[in-house]
Amino acid sequence: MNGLRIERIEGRQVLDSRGNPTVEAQITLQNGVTAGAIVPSGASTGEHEAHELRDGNMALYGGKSVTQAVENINSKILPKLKGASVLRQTELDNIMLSLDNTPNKSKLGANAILAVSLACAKTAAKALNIPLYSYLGGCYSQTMPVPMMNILNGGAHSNNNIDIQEFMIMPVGAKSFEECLSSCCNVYHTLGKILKERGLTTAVGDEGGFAPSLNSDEEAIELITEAIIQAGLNTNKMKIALDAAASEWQKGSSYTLPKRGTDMTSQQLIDYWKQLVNKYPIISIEDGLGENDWEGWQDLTQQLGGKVQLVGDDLFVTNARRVQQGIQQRAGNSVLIKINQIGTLSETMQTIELAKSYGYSTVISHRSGETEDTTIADLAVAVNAGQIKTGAPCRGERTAKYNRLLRIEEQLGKSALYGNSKILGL
Ligand code: 2PG
Ligand code: MG
Repeated sequence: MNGLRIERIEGRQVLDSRGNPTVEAQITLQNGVTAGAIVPSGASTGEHEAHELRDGNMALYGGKSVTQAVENINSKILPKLKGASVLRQTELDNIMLSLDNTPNKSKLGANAILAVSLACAKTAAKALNIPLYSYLGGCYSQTMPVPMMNILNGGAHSNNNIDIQEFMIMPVGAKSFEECLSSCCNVYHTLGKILKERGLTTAVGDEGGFAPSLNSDEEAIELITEAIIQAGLNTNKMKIALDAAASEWQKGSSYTLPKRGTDMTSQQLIDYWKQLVNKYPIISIEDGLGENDWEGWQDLTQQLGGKVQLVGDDLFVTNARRVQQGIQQRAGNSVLIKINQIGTLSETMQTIELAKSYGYSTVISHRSGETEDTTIADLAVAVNAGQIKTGAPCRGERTAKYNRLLRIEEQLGKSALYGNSKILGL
């Protein structure tokens, strides 16, 4: 189509929600249409993730500046993509992949590649004058995701004494996204009130969840259950999900929970999860074991996979090859999708397709370091994932995604569907 060719790509360094630099790419087409995208950044990053290129110059942002990645956009990627049609997403992604030509995008940086990849899709949607979710998914993109809403932070996302990284609520019995969001906020505020009454801090962690120090990790689940009930809701409809981020605990073939200093074997951890699942309304556990513990994952899935969603984050790193291995070994039953773990939109889509075709559920996810970019909200609706993990209803970078979803639901009107417990793929 005339005018839809790439004229300019500008890379720039901007900040994420932790005050660390990250990459923004802005594309301008020959017809003058322009749009940009900003990439997120993790804290509990998996060792198999695509490479996030940072300068490492300690004098600049403690080594975290991304000027090299920005320079790669401006001087290496732009000349290869200039003049190409922005509608050819896969082709554009493939050009960047061959230009990089490393297994983990370490030459150009996954942050440089992803910023451009996302900016291409956003500019294309804008030029065609359709919403991003429609551009990515078409007219059957209509399932509003159930939030996996993180309301209590531990692990690498806060400096309290809790080892489990994320305690989340999942409103599986709501009728619409708007309704689900209001009941989640109700639980969030009730939890805040309970913490305050008990003299515990209501300061928040990286993802906006409260970050108190407690007597045990289990106490966090008890407090949340209490908040659900005090908010006048039923634990049949408002469930609990955990992200243990257990790769952070792995020490060789066993585990040490760093904050409490407890040592555990893979089997003991599986028993721990089983015990929690039997006691509390938990329906989903992410990274219950480490990223290289394939055998443990197989056992965990055999023992709990029939009743709980077992989400692989560090295990799969949004990488189709690792998801394929999981499918073969029957490890996990759900894939966490983080666009910056793999580094292009096209590869992200392939991984989602693969997961879905084998009955694995997909959860579209933010990173702990986020920005005002709301692409993941559109992506969740585009692929009818049915689930999104995007933090607490607190901190602008988190609420930006919820607010975008509210607008999408309004736009979809009567064709909007809302996921329920079936989306867990159990
Ligand atoms: C996770 C994520 C997002 P991070 O482990 O799922 O919640 O954390 O971005 O720090 O890897
Ligand atoms: Mg995780």
